[in-house]
Amino acid sequence: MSSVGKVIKCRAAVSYDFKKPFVIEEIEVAPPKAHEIRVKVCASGICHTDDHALGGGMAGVKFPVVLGHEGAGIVESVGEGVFKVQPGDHVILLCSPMCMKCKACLHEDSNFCEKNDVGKNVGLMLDKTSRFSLKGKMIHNFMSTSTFTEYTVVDEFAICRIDKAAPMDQVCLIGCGFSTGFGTVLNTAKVKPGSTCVVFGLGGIGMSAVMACKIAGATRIIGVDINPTKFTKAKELGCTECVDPKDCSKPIHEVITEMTNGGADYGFECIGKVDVMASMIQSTNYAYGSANIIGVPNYTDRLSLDVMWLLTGRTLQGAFLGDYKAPLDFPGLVSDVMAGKIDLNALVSYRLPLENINEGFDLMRNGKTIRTVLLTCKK
Ligand code: PAD
Ligand code: ZN
Repeated sequence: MSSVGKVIKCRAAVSYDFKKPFVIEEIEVAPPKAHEIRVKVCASGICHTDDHALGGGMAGVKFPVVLGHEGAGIVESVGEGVFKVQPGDHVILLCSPMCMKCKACLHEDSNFCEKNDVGKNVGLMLDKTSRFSLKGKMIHNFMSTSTFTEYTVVDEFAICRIDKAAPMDQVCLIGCGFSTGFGTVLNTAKVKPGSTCVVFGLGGIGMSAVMACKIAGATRIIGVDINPTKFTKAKELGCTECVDPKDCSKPIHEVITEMTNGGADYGFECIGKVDVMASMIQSTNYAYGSANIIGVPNYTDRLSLDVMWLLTGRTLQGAFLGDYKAPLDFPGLVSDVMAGKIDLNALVSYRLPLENINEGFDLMRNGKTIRTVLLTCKK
């Protein structure tokens, strides 16, 4: 029997409060209104940003909420006025949606749409209501997507159609983590062949940055992590050397500066700690280094910066989602995965059913995984 136009009851991992485990509940997902799309979520990556939200490190997050923002799925039904996709289309959900009308969307160098929910965490559809409920009580959404559920509803701008043959359990990572690390290297820093790069943090984001440094032709790629179990995979993906700051008798930026005879050409912080951001900046060459911040710190933290670090000629920049204009650029990334140019499978350490979501988060918190992908929908 068709579910079109009806409320769908399905399983979702609901978060009720900061730092509390996910609870698998049967929630109600209302049909899409005009310019909205209901999607059966097939696969969702677990990103550290979800844990930031859960841990209280992000301003404005409201409970109860369905977290998750790195998902791929199949369109179940569309609201009035939706022409860009139709039921049965395969899609990536966009935590960085773009309206293509605001100043940021129209700017060639920006992807940070004024209508996205990043940092605002309103947790609602654009019309300021929710399509999720549980026994009549409203549940919030997250980053315009909410992917830790079998079904979700998104505004039309938060979706991008992809090739039906693409493996969902891999291309879901394009929705956030992979694109973030990969794009910051290629689009933001624009790493040049023959250069030296240092990547701080070898999680899903950092490993994607390493992959991109290799593709860009960097000859030295130094990975830095306090968890040395990450080093084997990092070397497989492109790191030429790996350093554990705990093994060093000097501050890590001094170690990197010595190893690179004056500092790396490019640095990337893929952790979200302001003290590591300061180390990353100082690990780049004082005269021409390019320092790039990717990690998201606790919203109350502030980066303390000696202006001389920059006055000597370094540049410092940040990027959201690797500067990709998601609706335009993601289909091309999917094609590259399918053509074997990008090995997303190398980033997936575990595939777990939705009900094992707490185990998936523990694996991330304990440093046991690069990316865990939840295989979301059973139906
Ligand atoms: P992850 O937990 O998989 O990886 C983080 C890695 O950092 C782990 O391997 C840790 O061992 C390592 N680490 C922790 N502390 C240190 C330290 N002091 N020195 C060296 N290594 C350390 O996280 P992730 O890869 O999913 O996410 C990384 C960050 O990127 C996180 O802050 C997340 O919120 C952010 C992010 N940013 C964007 C964006 O658009 N800018 C998008 C998605 C995620
Ligand atoms: Zn916009």
